[in-house]
Amino acid sequence: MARHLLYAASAAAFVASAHAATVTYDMKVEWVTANPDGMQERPVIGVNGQWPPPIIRADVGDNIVVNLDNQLGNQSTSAHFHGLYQVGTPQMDGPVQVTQCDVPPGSTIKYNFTVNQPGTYWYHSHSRGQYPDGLRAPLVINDPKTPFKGKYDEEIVLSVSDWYHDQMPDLLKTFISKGNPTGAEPVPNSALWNDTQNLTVPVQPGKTYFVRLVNVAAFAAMYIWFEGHNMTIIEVDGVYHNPAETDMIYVTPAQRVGFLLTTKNDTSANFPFVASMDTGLFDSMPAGLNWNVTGWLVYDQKKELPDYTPLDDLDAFDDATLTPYDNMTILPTPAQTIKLDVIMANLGDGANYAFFNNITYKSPKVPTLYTARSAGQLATNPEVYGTYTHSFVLEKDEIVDVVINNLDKGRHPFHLHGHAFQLIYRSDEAGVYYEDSNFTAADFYPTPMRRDTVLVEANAFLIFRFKADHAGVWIMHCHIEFHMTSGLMMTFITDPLSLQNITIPDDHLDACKKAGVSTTGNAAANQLDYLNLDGQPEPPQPLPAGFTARGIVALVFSCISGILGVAVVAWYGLAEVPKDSAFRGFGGVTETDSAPAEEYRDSPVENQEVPATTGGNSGSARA
Ligand SMILES: *[C@@H]1O[C@H](CO)[C@@H](O)[C@H](O)[C@H]1NC(C)=O
Ligand SMILES: *[C@@H]1O[C@H](CO)[C@@H](O)[C@H](O)[C@H]1NC(C)=O
Ligand SMILES: *[C@@H]1O[C@H](CO)[C@@H](O)[C@H](O)[C@H]1NC(C)=O
Ligand SMILES: *[C@@H]1O[C@H](CO)[C@@H](O)[C@H](O)[C@H]1NC(C)=O
Ligand SMILES: *[C@@H]1O[C@H](CO)[C@@H](O)[C@H](O)[C@H]1NC(C)=O
Ligand SMILES: *[C@@H]1O[C@H](CO)[C@@H](O)[C@H](O)[C@H]1NC(C)=O
Ligand SMILES: *[C@@H]1O[C@H](CO)[C@@H](O)[C@H](O)[C@H]1NC(C)=O
Ligand SMILES: *[C@@H]1O[C@H](CO)[C@@H](O)[C@H](O)[C@H]1NC(C)=O
Ligand SMILES: *[C@@H]1O[C@H](CO)[C@@H](O)[C@H](O)[C@H]1NC(C)=O
Ligand SMILES: *[C@@H]1O[C@H](CO)[C@@H](O)[C@H](O)[C@H]1NC(C)=O
Ligand SMILES: *[C@@H]1O[C@H](CO)[C@@H](O)[C@H](O)[C@H]1NC(C)=O
Ligand SMILES: [Cu+2]
Repeated sequence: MARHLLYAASAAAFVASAHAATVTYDMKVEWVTANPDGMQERPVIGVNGQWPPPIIRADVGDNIVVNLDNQLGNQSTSAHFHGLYQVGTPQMDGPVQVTQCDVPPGSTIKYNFTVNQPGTYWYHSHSRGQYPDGLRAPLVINDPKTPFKGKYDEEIVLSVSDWYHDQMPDLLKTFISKGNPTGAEPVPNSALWNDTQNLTVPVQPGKTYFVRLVNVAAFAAMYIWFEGHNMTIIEVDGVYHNPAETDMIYVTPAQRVGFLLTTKNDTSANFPFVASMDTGLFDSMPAGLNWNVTGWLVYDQKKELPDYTPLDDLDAFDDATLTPYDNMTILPTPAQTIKLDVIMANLGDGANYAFFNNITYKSPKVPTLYTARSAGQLATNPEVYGTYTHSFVLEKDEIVDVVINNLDKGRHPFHLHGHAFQLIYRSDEAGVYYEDSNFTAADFYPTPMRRDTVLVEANAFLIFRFKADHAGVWIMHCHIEFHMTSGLMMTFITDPLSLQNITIPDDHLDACKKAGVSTTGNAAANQLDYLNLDGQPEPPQPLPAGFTARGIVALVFSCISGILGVAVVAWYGLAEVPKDSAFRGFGGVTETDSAPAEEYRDSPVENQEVPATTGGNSGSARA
């Protein structure tokens, strides 16, 4: 309740003075129970005794303060404010072992930053793939000067999500294990509109609504449509775009779409709206799975809520065709082009990992921002951040092209922290990669759309361009929580020397102390010799010679019959798992105050059991 009062007070202050206000949210993070799909009650991570957690609202220019009090008792946590640029406050971005330490049970940390960007965002835990257990909610920055003023009557916030009955620590343990050598992701149990099902949204005839839609899912992208109504897209990921009308959108986890929806002039019927999970992402279709969730635009409460009409063809709007409202043209030629091949492959522990080129991300011993702060002049040398953070040091205002060359058979949504980038080129021609494509710079989109999370098609590529215009440690990762956790992440460090001038608040440093994490030193926590990375956290060793991932893919997919493959996988999965090869999490796995040292230990290599069973190329061994 306090938070509502505070918000009301600050909103009033805004009206009265038109000065920036401080909006404060006190969030006690704790376990509660919920049953959003009506199928299974389960423990979820709530805030102040409730789930879903509260929406955060502020006006452009406001100061947001979130006091995050971890009362989970048995898990660490953090909060990331997805899509916010954090200009001047990179220490408030939130990812664990990147810009802060994991906040152990019993600790509180304060996030304090100013927002100068309007739009639809969300916040979520950025600790060990934790947010699908509940700690995620919309964050809306209201724009008193919106260029679409007068174009709509009311605003509606809507979240959409997949939902699991099991908790993430258990799902991840199974996912990253030698019992799952193909890297098949857990399939959600259901889908939700606004964290429930059968959602009814009262509407009035002859009105235009500005719908702020947020996909807070762990895994599933959604096809979304409103029967009998079109959507006019005006905002994606917080950036206004020139209006584009469509009858269906595709929204990946972490993406937001703001659209205008005009209601009918009569109240003779109610209309269903549907979110349909992209089942092309799923390796299997569990019996009884309903991958759709329905809500209704209710014109007349007394009338029935009709079933939706199943569609044969899901043909969604292509966001690459959007142009930004400010008509900003393509940024100048980049200073560098970073090519990242997306690869799923097995390591010596038999589990499936995700790689950019030859690196699967592994959290460093010291949060990367704290390494930058303590490394002196060496902060500009990417080596100090360690091999497995996959770090690139950028100069301030440098323009960078990132090529995502998706060698995997699944689609992935990539998110860059701290920026909205330009999508300058995207190819959906399966099997044609960056190297083989015949595009030239003349093919780049002249007025590219801008957003912070973008879909790369299966076995295809895209290029995004951004200007590194503010200092910080900005990670780029797949927003499928399973893939991020299995290593599909890399790091940009912009203007590291100026990071040495920002202040890290005491409560952030105290969280590290309580978690037993060093706040100075290189990725190996070496404070004396920043170029000595001995002891840096490493992923499991590669497969033994002769069992390259590619070789295994060839073996499994071309030589062995499907049935034999399944049998071998089953045998392999049943083989005894040695005790200390259990999942170590990526980064800051702090189940208790004393655990962190342990999670940096490597999983043992078990050469003899790897052969022939490991499907290299990802959770894509579709039946
Ligand atoms: C939604 O409605 C369907 C059909 O009536 C029902 O089976 C399901 O349990 C409902 N879901 C919830 C969460 O109430
Ligand atoms: C959806 O949930 C948000 C809170 O996260 C709430 O503000 C909003 O009004 C809900 N939308 C509808 C249509 O009920
Ligand atoms: C933490 O506590 C919750 C709520 O009691 C419980 O459901 C969950 O299994 C526990 N998780 C871990 C990792 O201990
Ligand atoms: C938030 O940061 C601003 C700027 O550093 C500071 O003036 C303000 O006191 C801080 N607010 C809180 C609640 O700590
Ligand atoms: C939706 O837009 C399509 C063309 O973009 C148009 O043919 C159709 O009539 C529109 N439907 C509604 C309900 O406005
Ligand atoms: C509703 O009525 C207005 C005013 O008569 C008209 O301009 C508009 O096209 C109508 N809308 C629909 C969806 O029929
Ligand atoms: C989900 O929606 C799709 C598209 O309309 C439809 O083809 C499919 O049958 C639906 N699935 C279920 C389980 O209702
Ligand atoms: C951007 O271009 C569109 C169409 O090309 C035009 O309608 C609009 O006025 C322009 N917007 C600005 C802010 O210049
Ligand atoms: C990745 O490949 C590069 C270039 O071939 C090589 O220098 C580097 O050592 C490799 N890194 C790892 C972690 O294998
Ligand atoms: C690119 O051009 C070469 C030479 O004209 C041609 O052989 C190749 O098929 C083209 N590739 C694609 C992907 O179109
Ligand atoms: C850091 O702050 C000092 C003192 O204000 C200033 O002289 C220096 O230029 C700053 N360094 C960077 C890299 O911004
Ligand atoms: Cu992914």
